[in-house]
Amino acid sequence: ERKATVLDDAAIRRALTRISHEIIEKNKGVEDIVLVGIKTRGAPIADRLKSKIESIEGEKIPGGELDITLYRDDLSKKGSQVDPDVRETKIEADISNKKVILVDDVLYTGRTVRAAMDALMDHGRPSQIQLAVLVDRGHRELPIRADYVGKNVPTSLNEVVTVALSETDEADEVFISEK
Ligand code: 3GP
Ligand code: 5GP
Ligand code: MG
Repeated sequence: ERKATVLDDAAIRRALTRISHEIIEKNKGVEDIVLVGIKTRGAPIADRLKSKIESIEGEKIPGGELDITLYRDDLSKKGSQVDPDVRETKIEADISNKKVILVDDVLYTGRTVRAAMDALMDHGRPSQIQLAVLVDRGHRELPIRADYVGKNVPTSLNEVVTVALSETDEADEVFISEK
């Protein structure tokens, strides 16, 4: 049951524009940056950030994506130490000595990000890994936090945050529902 809109299309656009500026500011430019999206919806978010950053800085930056799947057949079992598995990695650049910015739609327990960091380390040794997420819904089970957050959305465990993006869904919108 749908409860509330968290971000509408304009709010998503503004949040991603702000994060783009924050990434450039924190890194004092875009030198050595690689943007890596976590599939499914982290990938289009990473693409949008990449385009915005490139147009602000007038410079191309490399991108990539990781496919991480959870060892489980049922979303409702989420939250009890189910560990994600990395399926596929496609990155345009050698990430050794690069600053990799991981991008995901929702940050929850932190287990997906942990698996993503593991996968990155198998591909090279980044000088740094940063994390950008559109929504942080809380409930971390690992000591992981995001460097860039579109919106902090405190949730209860029986709520679900739906992230709809025009690339994969009808339109851009983030909303909360009750499971
Ligand atoms: P995404 O692949 O677009 O990121 O985790 C797989 C998909 O299931 C995610 O889509 C996410 O949107 C959706 N999803 C919805 N609720 C949950 C949840 O509570 N946990 C997880 N892991 N995924 C959820
Ligand atoms: P974590 O591994 O941090 O528990 O969960 C992060 C991953 O699971 C993200 O890739 C995200 O897509 C998905 N996820 C976890 N909770 C939610 C949620 O409430 N809504 C959506 N859309 N995705 C979620
Ligand atoms: Mg995701």
